Amino acid sequence: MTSSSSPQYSPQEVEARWQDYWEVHQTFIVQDGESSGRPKFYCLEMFPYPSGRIHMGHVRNYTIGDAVARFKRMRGFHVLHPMGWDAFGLPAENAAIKNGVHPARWTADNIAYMRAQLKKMGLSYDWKREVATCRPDYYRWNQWFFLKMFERGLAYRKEAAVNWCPACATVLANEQVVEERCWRCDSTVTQRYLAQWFFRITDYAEALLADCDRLTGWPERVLTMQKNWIGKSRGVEVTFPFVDRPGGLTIFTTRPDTLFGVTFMSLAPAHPAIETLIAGRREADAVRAFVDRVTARDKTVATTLRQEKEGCFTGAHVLHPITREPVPVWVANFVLMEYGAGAVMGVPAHDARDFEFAKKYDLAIRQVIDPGRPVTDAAHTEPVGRLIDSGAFTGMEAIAAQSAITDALVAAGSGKVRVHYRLRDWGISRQRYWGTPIPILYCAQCGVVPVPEHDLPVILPDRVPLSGQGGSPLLQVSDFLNAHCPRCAGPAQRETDTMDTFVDSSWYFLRYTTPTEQNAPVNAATAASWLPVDQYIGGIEHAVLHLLYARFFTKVARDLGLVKIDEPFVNLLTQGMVIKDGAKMSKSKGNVVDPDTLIQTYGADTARVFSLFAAPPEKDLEWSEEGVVGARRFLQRVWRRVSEVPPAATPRATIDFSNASEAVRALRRKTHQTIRKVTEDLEGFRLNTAVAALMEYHNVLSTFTAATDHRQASAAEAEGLDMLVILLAPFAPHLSESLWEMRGHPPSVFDVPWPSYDPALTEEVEVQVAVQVNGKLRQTFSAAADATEATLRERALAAVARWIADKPVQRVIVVKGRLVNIVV
Ligand code: ANZ
Ligand code: ZN
Repeated sequence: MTSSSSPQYSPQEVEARWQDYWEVHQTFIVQDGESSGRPKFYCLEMFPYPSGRIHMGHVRNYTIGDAVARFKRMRGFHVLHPMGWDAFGLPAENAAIKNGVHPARWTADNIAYMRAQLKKMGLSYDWKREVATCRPDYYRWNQWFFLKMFERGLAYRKEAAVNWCPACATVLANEQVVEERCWRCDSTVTQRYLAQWFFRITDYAEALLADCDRLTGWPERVLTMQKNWIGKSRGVEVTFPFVDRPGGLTIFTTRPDTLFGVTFMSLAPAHPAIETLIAGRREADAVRAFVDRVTARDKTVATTLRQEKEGCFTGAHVLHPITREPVPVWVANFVLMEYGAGAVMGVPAHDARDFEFAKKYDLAIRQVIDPGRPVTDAAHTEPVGRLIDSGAFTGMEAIAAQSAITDALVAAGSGKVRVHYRLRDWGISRQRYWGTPIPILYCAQCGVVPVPEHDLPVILPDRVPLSGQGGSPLLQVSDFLNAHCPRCAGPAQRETDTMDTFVDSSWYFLRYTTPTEQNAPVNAATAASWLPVDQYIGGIEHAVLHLLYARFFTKVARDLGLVKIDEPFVNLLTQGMVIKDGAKMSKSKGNVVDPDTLIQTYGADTARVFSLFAAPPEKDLEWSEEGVVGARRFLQRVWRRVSEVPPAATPRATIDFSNASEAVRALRRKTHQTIRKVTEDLEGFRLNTAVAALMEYHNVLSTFTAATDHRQASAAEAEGLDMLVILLAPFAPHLSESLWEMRGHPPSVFDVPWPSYDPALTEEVEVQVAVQVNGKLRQTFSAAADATEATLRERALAAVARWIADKPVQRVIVVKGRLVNIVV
């Protein structure tokens, strides 16, 4: 252990050496259930997709997590800090189509490369817990979850629309649809209906919503996004009887107060009642043509909302449930089949969409709420004002009328109070190769048959033709496709769709707790000792789907008895983006800085300190070469300073500082204030100001020169340098290890307990001291709060010298920190 005493700071040498040391000594391998009484801390960063190389966004995310993990470890926590790979997904398949590399090969190579890159960053992961979701020992548990959910009715199959490219004759993922066109051939994408598998996340809608209130460690904006996505609304389902046939049309409204303003009804183009309604009418053909036209265009909710409102009259009428007036029924492209009842009562006077629609098709507009001001050329959309022309309800306040009309409808048997959620069930079928096979068989005799648990995993076959044409690639693999029915032993075909890769990432944080468990997704007892995740760190782009799915899976796992927690992530930090020249760093913008180059040129510690210092974690970080150079210079200076001062010979504990000089006191005050500041900043994720405090502290230390023969001064300096090295360790771990050794201590600095500060030394530094001469206030001066009696006396005498002149001083009374009274 001599090489690091070289006076020149060479990050390449230092970093390689300590990365080796940590690996050999297994410094960051963590044992389960260690009964040392240390509290656990589970620190997790979102695992990456192995796209090929890490980017600055990864560097930032992982450095934040690493600083926290190292800090918590030094604070005495038993820290779990794992890393793995979100390894299934489309890019591997696209690379295979383009370059002929097998997705498994491509993925494995990328993982190997990126793992090496992460190791070069000096991240304190327990690499023994690494998971890759494309390995059978991982994805078999996706299949297991699927089977358990199928048993409980939480996984089911129904017809649903997919994106379809007619030219490529293939299903497209949403990300392969670019502005409504195929990413490969640019043809207009259409819709197709296929039988697909769904997870019934809507069963948990209320729990997912209600538990948002318990997530006090999450950013407010993420919670708002989650709540909006779940989108709960209370309203009434109202049935309008058909005029000339049995039954009626049920709609969902949140505005029963506008019931008397209904002038038409609109149905979603996919509404099942349409055929019944148009049968035998002359409008029938026109309606069918309209439905065909709009469904071909109607791909996503987003495009539906953007589209111009269009409709078609069905020729049918329904009766208003109270007035019994006939109301015409239309089909309209802005009504979604997936929401509410798939049908809406049209109230153009009070709903903007209905207003636009009524204007276009010249339908009646009937105002039923008087806002107390004239309403001219727009809808009055708020439930504010009194009802007009509303029968028995006329004159009521709109809000009061909502419950009154609801009650009347319920009493008459034509209304039901209903709660609706915007949240849809989660469609997990993908017509892709590189994903988890769905463990289902189709038997001519027995129908849909789940693969028995003991036959898991259903292995993803190796040899698959990947052309990018047609449907699911697995359909081409007859060895895979053709199997036997586990019930009747007759021939059966396997499901050839694979699972959405969001399934993989919905429970990986559970797997890290027991990554090699053979009999279940997790070992329940061990998992319980680690869960929940105490700190989760990742990008805001996952504010909705990934986090919602992970919360859903956690609740399902709880209901299956695997875990005892209701929520997976106690605290969530969403870090900002890395920006360069005003734009997000991205390949498409051509403004990418390669972390490899950064690390080779400046070192990982510099890259880390730069990215932690340049911005608060949750804000965007502007890339700046000068910033990097500044970080490097800072580390260089720390290195030089520490190497200049010989390790202290005297253990600090034996030094009595009570009569130390003001300079020594000031240094020690700064030392303890810095310990406090860095500790509190790390706890509060103010990593940038923590680094700033260390820079400032380093400046103070550098200007302090201790006479070598002065025990108190050199002890204070030694304490200061030790503290600087320890406090810097979470940020610049390699450098700190070397400096710790240079200071004469055995490695590793990460086994040193995080220092505590002496609260007395961090107290208010300056106080105002009043000086009286013969009881009369003459002067004030500021002094250190803990300045000694002798110091205060001396300074007071000097301050009032002209009032004393040559009168002899009889007595000096010093009240420490407040007052000096001089009697002459
Ligand atoms: C009549 C009405 C009058 C409405 C009015 C609004 C204002 P939220 O709050 O988002 O749940 N709606 C219901 N089902 C729909 C569907 N499948 N597609 C499109 N729109 C639908 O929205 C509920 C409101 O959205 C409902 O209340 C309904 O229009 C419409 F002055 O009914 B309302
Ligand atoms: Zn069978």
